[in-house]
Amino acid sequence: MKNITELLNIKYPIIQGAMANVSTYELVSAVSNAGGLGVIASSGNDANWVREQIRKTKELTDKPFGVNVLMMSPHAKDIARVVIEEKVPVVTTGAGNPGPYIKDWKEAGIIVIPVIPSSALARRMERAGADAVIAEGMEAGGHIGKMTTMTLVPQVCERVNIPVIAAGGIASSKGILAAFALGAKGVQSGTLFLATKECPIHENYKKMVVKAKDTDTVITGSDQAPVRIIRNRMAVEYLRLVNEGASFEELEKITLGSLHKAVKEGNMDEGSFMAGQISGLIKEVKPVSELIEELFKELKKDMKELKILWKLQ
Ligand code: TUI
Repeated sequence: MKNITELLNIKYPIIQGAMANVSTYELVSAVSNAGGLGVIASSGNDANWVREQIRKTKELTDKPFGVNVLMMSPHAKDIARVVIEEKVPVVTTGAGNPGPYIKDWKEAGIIVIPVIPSSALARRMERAGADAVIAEGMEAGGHIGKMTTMTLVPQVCERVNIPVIAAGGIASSKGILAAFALGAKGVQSGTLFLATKECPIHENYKKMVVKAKDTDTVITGSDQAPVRIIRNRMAVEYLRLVNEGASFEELEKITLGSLHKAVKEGNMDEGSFMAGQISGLIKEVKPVSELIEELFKELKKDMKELKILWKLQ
């Protein structure tokens, strides 16, 4: 089995998670230039917007990068075509089953890596021709599945013969080491990249992540689409309304535009600040290249310490 750095032609086995309204060309090019894989989040944007992001990314890096196609987007079909036209090297997918698109992407020479919340979907993706899968646990920020990273990753690794990339709750060298120990060949981190200099979000969003403690995220959204965000006034109000049996329309009043309020306006009370449970470990905002270099330097140290602890060779 190929390792992730060979498969993706990158220096370090780390993928930047595609975060809605956050992972645009500034962050993506910084991550790819630093030796990871930057990934553009198409989220709800249309195909022309995605095409522009791809071209801007290419202006800033000659390294591989990816585009994430959100399966529940009304523009998914058009974006699926644009990634082929623009010769994007890697496609990741989220929030649904990309089965119908995989054959065309593979024929175009694209490396296809779906995010999956279960081992059953991982197997389906392997059979459909995926090159690797990202097993994302519910520690992650944003739209999440039901399983934890700790339980999902080893079970997916046992059921597929393609590389598994672990996601959800990884923001340190020890987290990366744990992912490898579970059988993963690489990691995807989203929250970690929110606290970077190049991340094009409001400073208050970065402050929310840096300030958050381990227990400061909550799950909002519907049963079909649960969404993890940092607890604030909006989140508390949302959960109170749900408890009182509020209608979809009532809930929509406070959620509509709330991601924009977080990302662009830094509205700490009314914004929806998507972030994972590992936020509590993130203590400062750093440049992307410093962050990635430090992570993998620390990883070497951690591995040495583990060997000493267990008196291994
Ligand atoms: O997609 C994500 N995280 C996201 S997408 C997003 S945009 C959004 N904004 C507001 C409300 C809802 C979404 C924010 N965060 N992560 C990858 C992920 N994929 N997590 C879970 C899944 C998933 C779920 C079901 C993947 C496949 C799947 O398939 C079900 C099936 O069998 O069709």
